[in-house]
Amino acid sequence: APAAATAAATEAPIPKVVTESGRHALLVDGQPFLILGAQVNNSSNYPAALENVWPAIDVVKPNTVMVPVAWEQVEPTEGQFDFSFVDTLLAQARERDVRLILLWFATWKNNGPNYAPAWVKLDNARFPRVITADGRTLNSLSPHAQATLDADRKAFVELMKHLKAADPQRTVIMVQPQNEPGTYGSVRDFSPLAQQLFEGPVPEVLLKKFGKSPGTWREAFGADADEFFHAWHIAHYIDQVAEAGKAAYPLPMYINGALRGPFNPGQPGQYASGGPTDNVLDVYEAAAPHIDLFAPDIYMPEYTHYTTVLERYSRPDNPLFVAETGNREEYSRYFFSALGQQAIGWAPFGVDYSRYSNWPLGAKHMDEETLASFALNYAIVRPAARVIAQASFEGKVRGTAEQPGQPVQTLKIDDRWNMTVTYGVPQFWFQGEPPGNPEPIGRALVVQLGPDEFLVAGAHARINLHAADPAVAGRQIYDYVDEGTYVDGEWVFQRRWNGDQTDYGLNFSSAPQLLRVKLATY
Ligand code: N0T
Repeated sequence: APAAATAAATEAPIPKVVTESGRHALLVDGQPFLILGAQVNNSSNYPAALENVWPAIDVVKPNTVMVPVAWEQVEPTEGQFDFSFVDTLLAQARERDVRLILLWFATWKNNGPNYAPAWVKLDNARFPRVITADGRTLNSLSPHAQATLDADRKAFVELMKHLKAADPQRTVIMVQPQNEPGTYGSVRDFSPLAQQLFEGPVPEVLLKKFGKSPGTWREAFGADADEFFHAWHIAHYIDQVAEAGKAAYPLPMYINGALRGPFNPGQPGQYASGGPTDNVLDVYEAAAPHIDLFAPDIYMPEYTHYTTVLERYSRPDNPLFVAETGNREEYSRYFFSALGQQAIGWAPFGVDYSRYSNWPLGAKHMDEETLASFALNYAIVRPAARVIAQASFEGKVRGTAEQPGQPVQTLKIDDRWNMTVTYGVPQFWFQGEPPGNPEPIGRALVVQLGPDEFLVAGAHARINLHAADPAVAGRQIYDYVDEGTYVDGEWVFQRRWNGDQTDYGLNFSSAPQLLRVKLATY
């Protein structure tokens, strides 16, 4: 017994998502953790492919790398499992001191079962596909088939058991069962089995969530019934996979979503119907209690689209995690918008040198130049990541990114302090209309450390902190503006900013700089 107790005490705690007063944290090693993520390309899940992954990771320097594990690679023959890739990945990630998020590509990898083993994806009778209203068979597995759920769940449980045994270090901090689930080309399955369920009663917990009285799907949800039905069944299916996986090894689990347009969504089926789109998040909340969060994959470069998606997925009942975003430079600044929405993490997609480009979603060419602005994000934030994650859990992080045509932004910090961010002005002085940067690359972050003390950072932006009360603002000065960094959670002073460096505001270039600022009045 004493030996066992010692072993248990030295084992790192299992990561988990916690929520207090409607705010969230991902605990890793028992403390709030900020995922500075990078996701590899889809087919980079083989030892040979990892050779092209690490050189790009060395440029971006994320703290977490997101890598697929395909059902077809771990269970090529039914009942025979091979986790050698997972072991290789664990070892290489540890050598580089990065954490991992594993992506379980199985029943749904963007609508289709292409990552399922041949014995699954080629057997329509045992593992049926979605049937459209006019009787066509789609390449999307039906969420209603017990055999499919049983097979996927069994393999996933093996993966989680393997991780539990192979990863006492908690190199893997989260798992994503499936990838962008949902069906393109039909709002739902219209097979006889699906139809029978559709004409049956709506589950109690869903009725309760929406305050509806018992009835059929159509009676309860009218025009939304088909999509809600499909969303419920996909969410419930993934929830059962996650539940069994967590019973083996309770890592945090999330579902990522291909989005619908926030303002002109179009019809379900044009976008991935039944996936965790913004209109069905409450359906997912009711159907998937074992899932920790629903994560947007954001490939919309336009400012109001991007920030609206962030707002819609950052909820008291849903921690914001941007599981994927485009790897074009224009997306990089939105890391700071995500931090401003209390994100627990953010990750550009397609970070490796396999020479694949998902343009127009991401960059045309993946090279060091493309990665530079993503590397800058993490160079700025990495030393303070734990401080930011803790402050975010307390609601004390403000962040923003440049919006074209809006060169000045003012954000409220608290009742006493505001921040104004100005883009495109010289660092020395300046009068007149700020022009904005030639390309929208500005970003700003203010973290409240104490009543009058802040951690301030950014790039390609000028930040001014000012009192809300004009009488205070008129007598406002800096007690100090110190540049430094955090080493093992302790602030390490490097130099004090004064004179030109503070007279016109705090000007950030492409230099990764962290400032500790204390405001005062004379
Ligand atoms: C993503 C990625 C990968 C406004 C695309 C995005 C990844 C998957 N899908 O490279 O395939 O595994 O999750 C879908 C975006 C739809 C187009 C949105 C245009």
